[in-house]
Amino acid sequence: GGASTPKRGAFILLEGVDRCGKTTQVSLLVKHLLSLSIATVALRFPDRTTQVGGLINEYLQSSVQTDDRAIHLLFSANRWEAAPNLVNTLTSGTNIICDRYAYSGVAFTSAKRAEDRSSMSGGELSLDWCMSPDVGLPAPDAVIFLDLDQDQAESRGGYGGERYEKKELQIRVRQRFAELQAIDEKQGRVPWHVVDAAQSIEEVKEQIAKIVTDTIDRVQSESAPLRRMWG
Ligand code: NYM
Repeated sequence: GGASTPKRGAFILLEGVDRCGKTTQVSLLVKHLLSLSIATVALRFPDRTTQVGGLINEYLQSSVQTDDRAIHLLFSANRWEAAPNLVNTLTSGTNIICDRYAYSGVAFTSAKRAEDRSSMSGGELSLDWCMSPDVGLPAPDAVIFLDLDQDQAESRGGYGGERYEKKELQIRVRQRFAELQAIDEKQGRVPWHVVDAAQSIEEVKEQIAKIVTDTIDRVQSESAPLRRMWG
């Protein structure tokens, strides 16, 4: 490409346990960036609007037992089906703010235990097994982890009625996220930024906005290539 090749957009991911305020923060952030005329779109996973997403939605809202591996692969397929569009969006110069991704996929499945499921497998599914279907997906340029402990999450009005919204499971999910953070830090590729989600919405918003503008600047000034997950 010549001098006029547009810079790619940054891929910024917000992760965290249920009720940490991710969804609120994604929408505040997108509004903020758009108000600065920075081209940005929001994405979220699971994307319940596709056929695969419809199956995931049914699973999350019912108590029907389905094999954990099969469901895990559907969550991953739901990301893979979105990946070409995700890459095109970034290549066209638009930034992406994403609400959950492969880290949620691994954290939730690997946190399940026999009491949360009724599948062929006896023990927990390993981190390695859970990561493998997502290897090769476009990797985020930064992970912003909204950290909240389970007492604080509960004090926000309790969990909803969907599958997984139980305290014991959420405690293990938070531990799995920490393991995934350690793996990324060891690989030295995808930087994590942990934000204390117990602060006010305004404080969290300001901290996130700073991380996001720094990340966009870094991606553009370094012409950073888009990486792939866990490769
Ligand atoms: N979840 C989300 C998974 O179990 N695996 C995944 O790959 C993803 C992306 O779905 N409790 C879980 C986490 C949530 C649930 O997400 C629905 P949301 O953000 O509440 O729509």
